[in-house]
Amino acid sequence: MKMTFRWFGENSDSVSLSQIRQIPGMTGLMGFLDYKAAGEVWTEEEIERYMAPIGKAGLECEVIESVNVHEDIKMGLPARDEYIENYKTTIRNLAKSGVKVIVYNFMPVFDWLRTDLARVIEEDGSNSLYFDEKDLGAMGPLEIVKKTAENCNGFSLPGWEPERLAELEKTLKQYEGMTGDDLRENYKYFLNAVIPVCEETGIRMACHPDDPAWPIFGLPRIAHSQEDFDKIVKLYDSPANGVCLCTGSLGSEPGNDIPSIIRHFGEMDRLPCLHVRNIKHLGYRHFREASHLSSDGDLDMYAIMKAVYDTCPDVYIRPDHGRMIWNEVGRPGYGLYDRALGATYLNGLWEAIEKSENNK
Ligand code: DNO
Repeated sequence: MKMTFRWFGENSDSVSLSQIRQIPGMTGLMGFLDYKAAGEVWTEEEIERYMAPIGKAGLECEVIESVNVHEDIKMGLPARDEYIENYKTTIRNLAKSGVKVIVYNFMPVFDWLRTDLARVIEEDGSNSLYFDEKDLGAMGPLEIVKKTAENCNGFSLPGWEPERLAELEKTLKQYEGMTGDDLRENYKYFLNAVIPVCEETGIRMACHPDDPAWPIFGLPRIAHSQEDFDKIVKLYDSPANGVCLCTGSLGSEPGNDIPSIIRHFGEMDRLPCLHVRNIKHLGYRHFREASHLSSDGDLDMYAIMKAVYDTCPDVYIRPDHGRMIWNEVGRPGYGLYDRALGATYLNGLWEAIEKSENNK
């Protein structure tokens, strides 16, 4: 297992590389060029510019996150071929810089969605990302985009890049009537084109689940259960067509048994990386994010790490969203302190599992 940290680049992150390097057990990053619009080529020069300070700081960057898929690919529009060609070029360019895994998603229009980015947790005064479907009903897509942009402390949030959402109304209209099967057809077309390039360059694609784990605003969403991912991995049968198992995204739906889903895809060799975080369920389609500790939320972090240890011990892991604690101001979900605590806790669980297994 390699413990990594999401980093948005020198000019876009409140957390510095030296701070990340000082977190015990941190070996590298899950990187991201946050200024790239979906569909654009990530050039070799841009990638090198991003990578240079990382190596100097003594960290690796073998995972890149959010190489976003253009909506025309998801919608199956004629321009998709050009965007797919760009995607293939990006894969080749990333491989040249030593990248091994690309995390992406196939969610129409929205990436992750929350109704509050800083809900105060009464017990201790910290705050975290929060979702209540009831609030969503009252808001509508345009309002939620506005509210999210206004409340992110001046940072753009991953998956919420302004260019991408500028044409929101038009895009939402274009999706009208599209079914999950239609979306899967378009997904298959995309995978047929990109997976051979991944196989050739040694990259593994890792699809991030829908977050939250159900359809929103009537859009088709096809990646929020074990059954969904069974269909996805079958769309192109290759270890390069994998899953980024995000415990918090899938775990927003209490019916998803996370350790068992990890075992299922880990045993199939389809799990190159994981995002690990905890969730507190508050009611029907209503949750907030908790600290990583098992007893603070509803996910069993020991069972999660044990499933990883047993079935896919060589994965990349990152602590996922953290709460805002100790008066930190940063990108919601992506501050330093709570994610560092999360990484340390997960490393502690790992050490305990490893030692007890070795002593058997
Ligand atoms: C949210 C992240 C996602 C993830 C993308 C990958 O915080 O986990 O934005 O990076 O879905 O494309």
